[in-house]
Amino acid sequence: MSQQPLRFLQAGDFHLERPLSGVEEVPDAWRELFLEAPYRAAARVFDAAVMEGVQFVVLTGDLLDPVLTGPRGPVFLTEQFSRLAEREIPVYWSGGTVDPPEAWPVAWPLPGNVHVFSRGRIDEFLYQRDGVPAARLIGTSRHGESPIRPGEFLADGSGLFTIAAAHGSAELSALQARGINFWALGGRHERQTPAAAPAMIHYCGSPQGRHPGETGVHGCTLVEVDEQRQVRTSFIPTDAVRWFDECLAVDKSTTADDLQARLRQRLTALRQAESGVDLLICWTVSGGGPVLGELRRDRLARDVLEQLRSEGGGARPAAWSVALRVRPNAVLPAKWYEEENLRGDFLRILREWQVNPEMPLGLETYLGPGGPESRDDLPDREQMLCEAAILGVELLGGGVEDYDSE
Ligand SMILES: [Mn+2]
Repeated sequence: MSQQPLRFLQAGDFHLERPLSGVEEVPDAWRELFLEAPYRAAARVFDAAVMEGVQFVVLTGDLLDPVLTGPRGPVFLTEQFSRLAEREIPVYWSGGTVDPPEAWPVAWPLPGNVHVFSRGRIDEFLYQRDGVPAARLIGTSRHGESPIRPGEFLADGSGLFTIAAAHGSAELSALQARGINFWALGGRHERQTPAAAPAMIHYCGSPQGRHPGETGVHGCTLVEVDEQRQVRTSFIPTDAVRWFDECLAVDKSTTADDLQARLRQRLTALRQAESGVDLLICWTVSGGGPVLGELRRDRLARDVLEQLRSEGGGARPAAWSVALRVRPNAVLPAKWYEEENLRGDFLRILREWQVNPEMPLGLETYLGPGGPESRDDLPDREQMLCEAAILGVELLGGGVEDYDSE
């Protein structure tokens, strides 16, 4: 059976209900962008659908929580869907965790070009071109936190190109075994293609990074299928603002002036490389030496950050330096662990967690809006325990100059 070429857009995880977060101070000039970025990025997804002349759009869930957005969310999406309706572009929407089909306000009917996959069963839609079926779309909306059940997705007997849409994850081998050509998946905010053949399995990511853990460019995916059923994906950036996590290493020979000069250079280079989009940058200075001690104890970190912030304004793209973290690569002297004093007691207790990776840290109660959203967003355990050791040692009277940092 010959394949009609296909051209469609995959997008998801708009999270219109979530402004940007994870920043202690938001300057006045950036407030509007923090609130508006999710909407601007989502609008660019629909711009891309129109500009690329796609045949249809597949949405893979977590577009909005209509209670949290208030009326603005459904009004915005309906306007965007209507833009596609005017161009006869159908939309196939698989709901995720925050947007099950029942959450959509009944008083606000969806335009007729929007096809929503039900919850708890697999729905099937045929995309027809000039009256001829060109693709088959099967999908479901997510049931709570449950994983995808690949066994319920069936390949097409007649061999029509089949796209499955769902939100969540499943064993790759189980997805591959279904005889489906393309899995359009949502629920991961970073773009990923866990498998390319025989079926392509693709997470398009979120159109907008939401917090310091979601670094780099975000967008949506243009999918093209040729007559030989070869699938090609291309990335379309849509983010209104972009997060960066920049690390610099210092050592015994680094002076405060060297550090400032290097940070300035890095900032200039980033603004040149990422032209056209505003930047939010978290800086990490790692290593050892006197400058690291000054950053931790004295005003230096504050001064450096203020300097970076004043450099980042003015010309577009603007760059706001969110924070400056200091991460010593310190090896504490072994004898400190043996001492009969508070520092020794503290380090011995902490070591229990360091040598027993199964001992829980119990950080779950600190997760949530405004900070890390999930365990995956936390720094790794070893790093956190290392920082806890250094902080404890400093508070208990030892200084960074006392130990050898490499
Ligand atoms: Mn999500």
